Amino acid sequence: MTRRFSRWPLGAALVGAVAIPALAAGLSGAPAPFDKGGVKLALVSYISAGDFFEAYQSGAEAQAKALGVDLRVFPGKQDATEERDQIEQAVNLGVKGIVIDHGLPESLKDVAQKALESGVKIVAFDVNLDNPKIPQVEQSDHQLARLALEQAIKDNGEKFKAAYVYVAGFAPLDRRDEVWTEFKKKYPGIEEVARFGAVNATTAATVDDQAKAALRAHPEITVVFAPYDEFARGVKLAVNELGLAGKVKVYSADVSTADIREITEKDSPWVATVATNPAVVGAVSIRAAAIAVAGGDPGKEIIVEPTLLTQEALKTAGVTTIEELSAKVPAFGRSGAAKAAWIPE
Ligand code: SR1
Repeated sequence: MTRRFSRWPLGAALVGAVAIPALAAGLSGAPAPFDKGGVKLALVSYISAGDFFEAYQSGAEAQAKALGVDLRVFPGKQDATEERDQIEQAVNLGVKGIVIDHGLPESLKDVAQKALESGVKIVAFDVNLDNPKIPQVEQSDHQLARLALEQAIKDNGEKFKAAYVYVAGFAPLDRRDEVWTEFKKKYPGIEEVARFGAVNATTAATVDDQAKAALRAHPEITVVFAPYDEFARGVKLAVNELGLAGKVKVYSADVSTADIREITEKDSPWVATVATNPAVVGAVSIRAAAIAVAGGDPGKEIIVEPTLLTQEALKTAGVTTIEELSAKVPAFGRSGAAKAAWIPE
C-alpha cells in the first residue's frame, strides 16, 4: 500500500495517521515488526520528476508491497525546506523507517539526526548525511563515470575538446565529477572548454538552452560528458537543433525506456550511457530500511553496480525497453544488495 503526501500542516499529518488502516497480515517467518503487519515506512524525495526518479519510486513501492509495508511517499519538488518538513511529518506519522532520496545535506542533517534519536531508522540514497548511523545507497558513481569516460576515450581518442554538464552539491554528481577531474589530469589532451548545468523542474529544457549557447560559442566541441539522463536529453536536443549530429557525441548516466529510444534512434548523438535499473535501486533502498527496522545491519555502503550501455550494443541486441534490457542483462535486472531470506522480492 502506498500513500502520497504533499505539503500539509502537522495537524493534518497526525489526522492522516489516525485514518490509516493497519495492514492485515504480517509476513510469515519475518522478524518483528514485519511479522505482525502494519509497518509504516516513508520515502522522502528531493526530486520526483523525470524517468529516473519515477522508476526509482515505483521500484520502492513494489518492494514495499511485497513486504506488506504501508509506504508513505512524499514527492520532491527540488525544495530543501519542504523536504525537511516532510521528514518531520513522516516521523509524526509514526513511520519506523525513512528513505531519504537525494537532497541538500546541510538542510537535512539535523532533522535526520532528530529522527534517529526518536527511534526511526534512516537510509539515505545519494545524499551524504555524514552520519555513521545512516547507511548510504549509491550506484557506484565513480565506476559509472569511469566506464562512460573510458568509452569516450575509446571512441574519440585521448585528445578532444569537451563540454561538461555539472551541478555541484548533489552527491552522485559530485562523485562523478571527481572522476572527470581525475581523467582530465590523466589525459591532458582532454580539454574542458565549456561547463554548464541546472537541476530544476525542467532540467532537460534548461540544459538544451545552455548547451546551444556553449556549442555555438565553441564549435570545436566534439564530446559532451552529461552524467545524468536529463542532462543528456537536453544536450541531445541542442546538438540536433544545431545540426551537429555526427560531429558531437554525448556520454551520460542513467537509462529508461524513453532514453533507449533516444539513444538508438537514427543518427542520435547520444552514443553511450552507464546505468543501473532505477527500479532496482528503489527496491534496494526499501530493503535496506526494512533490514534496519528489523534490527539488522544492511551495511554502511550499499552499492548497486552500473552497466555500460553503448548505442551500438543496444542496437545490436535489439533492446527497446528497460524490461528487455533486464531480461538480456541479468546484472541489470536485479541486485544482491540489502537482501535477507525473509524479504520477498
Ligand atoms: C541531480 S542528481 C541526478 C542523479 O541522481 C541519480 O543518482 C541518477 O543516477 C541521476 O543521474
